[in-house]
Amino acid sequence: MPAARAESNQDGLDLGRSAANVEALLRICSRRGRILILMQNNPDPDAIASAAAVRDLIHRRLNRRAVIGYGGVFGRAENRAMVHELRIEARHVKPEDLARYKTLCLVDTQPRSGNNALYTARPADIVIDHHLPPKKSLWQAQLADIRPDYGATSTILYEYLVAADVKPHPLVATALYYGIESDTQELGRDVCPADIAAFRALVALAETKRLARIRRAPSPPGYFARLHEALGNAVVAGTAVITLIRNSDNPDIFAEVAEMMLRLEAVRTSVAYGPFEGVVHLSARAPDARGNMAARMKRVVSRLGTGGGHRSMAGGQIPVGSDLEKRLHLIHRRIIKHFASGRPCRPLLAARRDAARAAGGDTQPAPQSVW
Ligand SMILES: [Mn+2]
Repeated sequence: MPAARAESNQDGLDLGRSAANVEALLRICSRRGRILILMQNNPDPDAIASAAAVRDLIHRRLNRRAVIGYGGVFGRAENRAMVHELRIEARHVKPEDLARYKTLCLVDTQPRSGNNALYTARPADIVIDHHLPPKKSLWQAQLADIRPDYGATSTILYEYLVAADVKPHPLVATALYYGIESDTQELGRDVCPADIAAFRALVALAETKRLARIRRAPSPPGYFARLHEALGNAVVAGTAVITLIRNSDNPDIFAEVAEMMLRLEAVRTSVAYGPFEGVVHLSARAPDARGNMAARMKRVVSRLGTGGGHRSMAGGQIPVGSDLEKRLHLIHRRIIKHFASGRPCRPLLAARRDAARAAGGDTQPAPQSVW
């Protein structure tokens, strides 16, 4: 029984809750009609792993096949390598495709979060996520398993597999391991005891050579050009570092750069943002939960777009509108106000500081300049 397992070697896992939710999930997925497991538009490793685990669970317990879908792109080279190495088939879906599926299961995202292909008229049947829910519950589902204290949705899915007595396929175990590793920075951030228990159990099952190939996936020259641009545009305001990337070729670069710039010494907040296909994407990171990134992000996107996340990591999306420069300038001001307490900003790199000095010492950027 789950309770007995919890006492033996699964300390920290909430197997009682997961056992009940697995039964609900399997009951919902037993009905006739096609099943879609929907991730964020631009899926990250935690979403990819969670989707693979849900599909594995449905297949092993119900002998049914579910489709994994996403609305955007696999931006990061690591994420493309992950689906290739771990043989996770995912289909690009448009909002109008969703009508073809009887059962809709969201993983690592929620209805009305603005980062998935689910349009507001269509309800989700199952939602499994660890992002903070909106204050007022704006949506309902037959099964909603939302655990904001968990570091990764992959941990919830690991619990489901244990509760269902399903030994994960080695490729699924590898995916879940990488999902937890990537969302928690190797257990360094926002973890609960269940994350640690799941991570420790999965390390024995994960295929290390595949993991190494995923982590060190080859990247095209454009990727390094983006990094070059990001470093050149980075400004420091108080203990915040803020980076604009104008020429992104995928929306994942913002999270990656925000994460990277958090390594700058004395920095407590890192924000990267920029346009991609008519939407300004924002990503914020803090070294721990004290920064309350999700709440600040909600203030930045207020009345302009959507945003949310966790206390140490958050994302947002704001439509570009008719004038990109005006919009970028407004967003920059809001970032300074809410993430940097209105502190003045100066360029990160010396060359740019020199350039600013040459231009009259005005480090406050003009709308047309890179800031
Ligand atoms: Mn996640």
